[in-house]
Amino acid sequence: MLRPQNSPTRELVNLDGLWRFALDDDAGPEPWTGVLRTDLEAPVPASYNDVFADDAIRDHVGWVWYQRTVRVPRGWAGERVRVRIDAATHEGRVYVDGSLVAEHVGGYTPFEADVTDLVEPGGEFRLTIGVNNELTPTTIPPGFTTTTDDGRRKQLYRHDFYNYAGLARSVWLYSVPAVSVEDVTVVSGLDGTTGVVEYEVAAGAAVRVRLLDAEGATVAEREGASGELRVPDARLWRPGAAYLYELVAEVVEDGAVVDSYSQPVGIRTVEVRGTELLINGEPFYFKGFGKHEDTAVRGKGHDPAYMVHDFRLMDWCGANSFRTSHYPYAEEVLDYADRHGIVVIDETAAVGLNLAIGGGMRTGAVERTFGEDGFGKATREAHAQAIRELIQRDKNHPSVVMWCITNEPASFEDGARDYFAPLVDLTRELDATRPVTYANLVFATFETDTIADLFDVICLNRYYGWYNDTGDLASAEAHLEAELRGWEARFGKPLVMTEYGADTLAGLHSVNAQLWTEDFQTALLETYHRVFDRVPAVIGEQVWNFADFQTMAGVFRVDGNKKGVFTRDRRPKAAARVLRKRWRGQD
Ligand code: BDP
Repeated sequence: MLRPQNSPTRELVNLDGLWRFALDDDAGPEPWTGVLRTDLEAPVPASYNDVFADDAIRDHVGWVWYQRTVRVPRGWAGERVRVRIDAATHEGRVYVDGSLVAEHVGGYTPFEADVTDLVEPGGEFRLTIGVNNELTPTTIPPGFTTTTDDGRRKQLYRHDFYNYAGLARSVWLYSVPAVSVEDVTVVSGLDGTTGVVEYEVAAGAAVRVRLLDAEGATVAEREGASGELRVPDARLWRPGAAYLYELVAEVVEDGAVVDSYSQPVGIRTVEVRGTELLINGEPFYFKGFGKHEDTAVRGKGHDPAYMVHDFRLMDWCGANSFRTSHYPYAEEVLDYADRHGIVVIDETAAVGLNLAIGGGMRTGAVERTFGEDGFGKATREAHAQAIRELIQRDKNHPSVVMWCITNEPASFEDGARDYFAPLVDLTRELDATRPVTYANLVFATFETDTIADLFDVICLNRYYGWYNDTGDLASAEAHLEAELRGWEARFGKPLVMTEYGADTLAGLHSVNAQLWTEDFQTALLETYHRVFDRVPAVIGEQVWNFADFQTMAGVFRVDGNKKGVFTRDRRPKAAARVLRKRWRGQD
């Protein structure tokens, strides 16, 4: 599914703003067939949970309804009209007046509906979007629902971050010509100094393409729905020095251009060789963070001010990369990374495929993670669909150099290999050009993990000094080094430390190595850095986390997870300067 855009042949109307809002049980049996009876107004984009100061809304499990009136521009006669939802977390149903036009499961990828036959150019219609926040054993991420003694439904899940829900990204109305570009795929390569762009355009008629440089000059062109464009002395997309060309795909009928679609293109290569990951043939070392889409009040709501600020803060630290832990981020984030040369490890929402860690909850669920009594075929199919939708959405982003298909699964358990092997194959089938990885959990050591050999790069999340060897950095240093050397010796693959860190209360200091102090956080990071510098297979370090973030309720969480290098409102803890010194060489 193509990203909607304004072009000479397409128009785009943004439907963000205040929508009428109601919980399912407040609004009657079939709220979508009429006007919602409610006083509540919900901002879009935003998670709804923290907006209303109302526990019933924050803790609601099930459907909520968003509704607004939409006018179709009168100039759209003869055009196809589509509604596109960038994300409905976790399940969405879209109604135009009384008609159901789209349904989608998966909270972090887009979906759309063609509504041409239901609307009139110049006329109005009622757009209603139902959003369900329920996680089940067959959703990605998975979860469980229990009922309390007094009859309330409660959502349980095995991931740390809070289960924010709603319409946290934009909603669009757009026009597209009857015969149009339906998909574009670009893959870049290098032949000496010549850039090679293989393209494929799905369209219902003849196609021609032009590749423009950043000044708008045509550097290559070609007829045909697929082919190769060659760019002598190409300017490469490099980490920290992005350069984007633009592929203009045109659909031509009877000599006239009936549709035109622009796709940014970065020319770069990615390759794993031995224990190195090469971008444009040069070894790349990841410096950066695991992040979250998380801010006060708006939850996971996309916010361009926070987005730019986060990127600038990462740059202030000298970061060159981040991981979209633990779900695909808003497309605007990847566009920004493309334009600014930030390297991205792009992750699915497959977090919590692990019944061995409880996070202090009682689920009543079985202990064996994989198989029909845990996460079986239906979960794997949902996971496969999450991979398909991630790659379909993000395949053309030069910033994305690697797919991470899961975070901290129970990869030490029987059944893990049968579960993951087909998913790794699927990922490679869908994209043969990018390495595939997963983020490994400490319980699955280099001796007990059963899936690491399936992947190109091994990402490790480790908490020596925090969850293990708590407060004892000397032991942490020894154990971390022994483990990394074990991974290096057994697999001979590149290792990226995708999580390491310590919960830290901003402003708390001590001369001793006391947990929760800023001093401990900096000492822990410095301990890990010494080890990374001694182990050649380590090709990257991404601190957990960029900023403090909201979590599920837990006695070990004080208003959320405090492992941020920045507070939730983006003030630096002392660790930020340690990173700036190491990554940027500046005080
Ligand atoms: C890791 C998870 C991450 C958590 C982190 C923590 O991957 O989502 O937030 O631990 O406990 O296991 O801080």
